[in-house]
Amino acid sequence: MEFSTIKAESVHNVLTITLNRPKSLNAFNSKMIKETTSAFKQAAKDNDVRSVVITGSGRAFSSGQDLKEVSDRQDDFSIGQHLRQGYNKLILAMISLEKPIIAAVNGVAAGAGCSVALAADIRIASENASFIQVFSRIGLIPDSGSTWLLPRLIGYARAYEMAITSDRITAEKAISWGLVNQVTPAVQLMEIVEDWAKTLSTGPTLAYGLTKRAMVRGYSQSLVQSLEYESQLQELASRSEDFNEGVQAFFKKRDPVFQGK
Ligand code: LHQ
Repeated sequence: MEFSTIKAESVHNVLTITLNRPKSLNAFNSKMIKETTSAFKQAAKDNDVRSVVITGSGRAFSSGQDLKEVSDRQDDFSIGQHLRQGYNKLILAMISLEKPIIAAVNGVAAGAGCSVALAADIRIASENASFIQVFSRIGLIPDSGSTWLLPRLIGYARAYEMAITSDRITAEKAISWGLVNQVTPAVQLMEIVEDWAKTLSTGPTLAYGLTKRAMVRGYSQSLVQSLEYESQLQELASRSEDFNEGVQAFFKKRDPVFQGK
């Protein structure tokens, strides 16, 4: 599929999505929201894709909503509808994708751009990266999943602080808050992310996907419900070829070769 606001490239079972509007620091206009959502939906259908990387071109990850598009809006423009028809679908496509998503945060991630980074499963940040909730600077509340994702990732106090101050959280602070998994020297970011993606795309993809499903479901259910849900999903995982391969490899004292099924 051809895209004009993003690049999507699949190599060795890894799909890399690059937000590609560098002049506006990869601000999301309606087209980029749609195209990014399509890329994630395609990744869900394509069995050859076993992990996804999302990053930004140029010096930023994403500056969030394209404010030019909002200021050029017609009188009947509704932000609520813009969210329902756009960002909400994008965030749901990411959270429901049963394959690991790595955000390679190469620079600033602001507003909805920050939300998209939060919706990834793993965040690897360049030392130049930063996270700004930014919404309150323009009199808005966090959207695109940030009110749900951020307190779960770093706890309510820090999440609320980020939301109401709109302060820039540096990569150094982000790692100490548990907002990112790893901070890298700027020049090594993509090399290190490629290593992560390569490892993940040769892993037991079905188990990785079911793990994500169980953890996301776990956010909104009791321990008793989660124990039951784990039992059901483990039943599925235990019938996979990868489980069989994993056990055989253990007894033969060799590395497993997972097929992702
Ligand atoms: C931009 C943008 C941008 C357009 C930089 N748009 N051009 C959802 C639903 C509907 C409505 C509202 O919102 C939402 C969700 C949201 O995402 S709300 C939050 C929207 N985003 C922002 O408010 C962030 C605005 N940008 C900034 O605060 C700064 O640009 C940051 C802190 C991201 C980076 O600062 P600097 O590194 O100093 O870069 P800069 O400000 O000089 O920007 C570079 C260029 O990018 C500049 O254009 P120019 O032609 O002067 O070079 C900016 O105008 C443009 N740009 N963000 N969101």
